[in-house]
Amino acid sequence: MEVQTDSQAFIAIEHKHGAHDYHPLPVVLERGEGVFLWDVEGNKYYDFLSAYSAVNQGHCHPRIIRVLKAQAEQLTLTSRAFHNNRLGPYMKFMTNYFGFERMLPSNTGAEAVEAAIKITRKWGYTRKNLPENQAQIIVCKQNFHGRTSTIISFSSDPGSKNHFGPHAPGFLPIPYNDIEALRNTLAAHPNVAGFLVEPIQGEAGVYTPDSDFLAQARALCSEYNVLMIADEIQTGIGRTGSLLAVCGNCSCEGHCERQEATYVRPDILILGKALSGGTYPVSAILADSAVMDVLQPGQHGSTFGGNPMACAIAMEALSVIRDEKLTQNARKLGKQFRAAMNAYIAQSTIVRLVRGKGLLNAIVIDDSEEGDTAWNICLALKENGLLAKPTHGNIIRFAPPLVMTEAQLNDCIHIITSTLQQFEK
Ligand code: IF1
Repeated sequence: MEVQTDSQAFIAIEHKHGAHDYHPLPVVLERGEGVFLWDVEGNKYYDFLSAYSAVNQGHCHPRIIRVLKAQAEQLTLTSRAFHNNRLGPYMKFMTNYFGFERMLPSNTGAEAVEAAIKITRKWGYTRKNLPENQAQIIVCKQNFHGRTSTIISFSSDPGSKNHFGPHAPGFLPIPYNDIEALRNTLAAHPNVAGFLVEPIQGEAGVYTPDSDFLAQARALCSEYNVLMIADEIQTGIGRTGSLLAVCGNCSCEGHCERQEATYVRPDILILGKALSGGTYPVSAILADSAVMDVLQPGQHGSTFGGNPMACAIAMEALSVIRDEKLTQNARKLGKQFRAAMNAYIAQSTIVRLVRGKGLLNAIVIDDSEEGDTAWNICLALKENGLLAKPTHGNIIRFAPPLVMTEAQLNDCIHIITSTLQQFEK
């Protein structure tokens, strides 16, 4: 009888007792530190996914873990029925850090997106006098904003959407990066309250828009009195080489006082994932009082929203980003990564292109969406000590923790290119 490895035993238990809502790479991880992960057999890997950009600060960052442990031994949860000594300081920290007047604490990304949708609709009815229950929000095709019933109502991915109806109304899809479609939709629909957009479409395959798309979208939203809602859950907090991807190509080196002309300031900013460095579910939305004050007591909330653990952890996680200049590192290493990949692509028969910003990148494999080349490349990368996963079919996302050093990146580039070489025709 074949002897089961520890990994196979763990995978079998998951398969037997769990919902089958994922198709993970066949690896069972048990320890993480910085850019590295170890599986239950003791194999060591570079992490090139960062839990979908939640681990920007590296696995188990000592400063964040220290704060987590200390708070866990003091007070973890009070609910918002009472105040706690972490929430006020956290709200002040967040509003100063990102340059907004108010913030609403939440837990998961989808939960924050849902709150942003509620606030946008209520702003539409109470500040823009839209007819009740007729507010509309413009969204982009190929979006990914989470998996709740409202959010999948405006998904263009059949797998996320089909057989989960009836779907919520009130969303107008336009092609991503299509400023004329946004202009025409705004002109034709007077009941639009908001425009929800990912500054870079991560799950769709790391699609970066034209350099002026976000600035033009900002101008159109202002012209039509519509809230611009930036979903930076995956692109924010240094990932793209700016503190926020909506910062565009500003020259502030990551943490500025928003003096740069290219900074696109959304009306609602949505954050998640790396807000805790991957140690705890923390999300948030930020807006100015003119928007956030549509919420009155009893109209929104959650049991864990704004809990002392989340507040303490998030302040430390964001301080790590700033103190260790991780945004600047992402910008520098991202350029090196794309340059190295383009040098490889110039002689490749299977890699079409590399695209991305900072350390959120992807390569497109010359295969159909239904093909399995990208999957097989990721299996081979695993055997060679690097973990990555395809987004859609033939696209592989590469997103290491922002604490990666130049030497480690060069090591990873060698692993990636030598693995790709195995698949060349
Ligand atoms: C999964 C994708 C990435 C997000 C953006 C909101 C959310 C996400 C831009 C919701 C979450 C995660 C979800 C996770 C895998 C991952 C993902 F593949 F699903 F699409 F990153 F691209 N906005 N993205 O990226 O945040 O509720 O998950 O905290 O569902 O498999 P969440």
